[in-house]
Amino acid sequence: MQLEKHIIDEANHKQQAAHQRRFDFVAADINSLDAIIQKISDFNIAIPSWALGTGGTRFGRFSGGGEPRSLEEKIEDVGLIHALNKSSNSISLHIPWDIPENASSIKALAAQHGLRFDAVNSNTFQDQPSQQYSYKYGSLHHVDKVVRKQAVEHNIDVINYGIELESKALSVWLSDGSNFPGQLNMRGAFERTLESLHEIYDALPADWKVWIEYKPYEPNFYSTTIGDWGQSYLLASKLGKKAQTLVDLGHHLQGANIEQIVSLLLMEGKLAGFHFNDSKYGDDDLTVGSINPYQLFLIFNELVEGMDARGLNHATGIGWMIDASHNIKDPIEDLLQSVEAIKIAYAQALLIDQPALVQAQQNNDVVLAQEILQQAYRTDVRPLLAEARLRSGGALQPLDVYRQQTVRKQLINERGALAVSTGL
Ligand code: AFD
Ligand code: MN
Ligand code: MN
Repeated sequence: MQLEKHIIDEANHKQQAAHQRRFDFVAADINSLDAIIQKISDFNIAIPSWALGTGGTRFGRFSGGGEPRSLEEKIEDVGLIHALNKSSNSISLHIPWDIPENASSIKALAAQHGLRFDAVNSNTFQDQPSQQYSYKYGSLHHVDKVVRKQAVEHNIDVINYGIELESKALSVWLSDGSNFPGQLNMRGAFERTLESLHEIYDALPADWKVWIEYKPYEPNFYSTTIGDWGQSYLLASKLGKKAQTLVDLGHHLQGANIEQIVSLLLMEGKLAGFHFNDSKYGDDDLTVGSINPYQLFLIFNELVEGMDARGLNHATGIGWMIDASHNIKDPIEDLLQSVEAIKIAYAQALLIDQPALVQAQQNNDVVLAQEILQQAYRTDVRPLLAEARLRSGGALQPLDVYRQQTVRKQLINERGALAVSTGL
């Protein structure tokens, strides 16, 4: 299904007066208002194809129904999100869950919804029925060359699917690791991973990147071969310019200072981008901003300041993606909330008085530095986001329109209550 523009316009019309009041209130105190709204409008976040169905845990899965049954229906769902928020103009695919049988018709369908293809993801953390060798003991780090070769070839296949769709990056997350001390020679595992990644790297087109994601534990519980940003950075440095480190917000041990990691990776030109989500304990894949919105803001502070220092365009300088999993929420509603939370943090970071902050840091005025940060953080920027959406043809209140139009009910009617999406 597709949301007609006039439905969004009618809903906006009803909310216009209330919006204007809230907008005028916050806008009155903002310098270069139009430039900030333009930056907010330009800022888009890719939706992962695997987050459009219900996730689950190893204990159970409780689908809300109407899940997309094919790549076409996943694109349709992202199209719905984008029609509402005008902030999600791309989709990130996961192979083999999303193999495009006919790339040109898939591209045409995406274009109809105003979408393009973000990074393509490989999958060597599961065994597929068609594959010869198992990944039970790893893939790119496997002790057996034939298994590594199979995993390398899979990644090259993914690059080739991505080329057809005009994607520009391969995203690699390995579950490779060990469950028990002694199982693995850690240096050997690292060296074999590097060698495998080299083979993949050599297959990248000139204008492509490979993004290396790290994660400290799970599914392996003793060691992960690419366990933290240091290990990812080491690989990316040894590989070369086209390799960078991907930060998934849920992939750190508790208490890690993610904003510092981000700042240094950016400084080195090695920050690929993000998998946004939120977490309380581990890789919880919760709605962005639901647990720790202040941390997200602090990350965006480093990003905005660091990108400006390097002359990078905020919208396109690095990759912005969500990686989430919804156990009890409607996936589309959850994704709308996540995109909103990311853009709130971004907009707040744009409001930080950077010259004043630099001055406070220079004077070691710790109190004032905190005041400056929190002045921005405590500004309600939601009317700025709504205004940016309005100017781009989206909905003032995306979630309201989604609910009023009973979109999920219609998707269930169309696809069935038992439709199951491919993914985790
Ligand atoms: C994993 C990783 C990785 C992967 C995804 C698969 O974060 O990004 O592609 O989930 O669902 O936890
Ligand atoms: Mn991820
Ligand atoms: Mn994850």
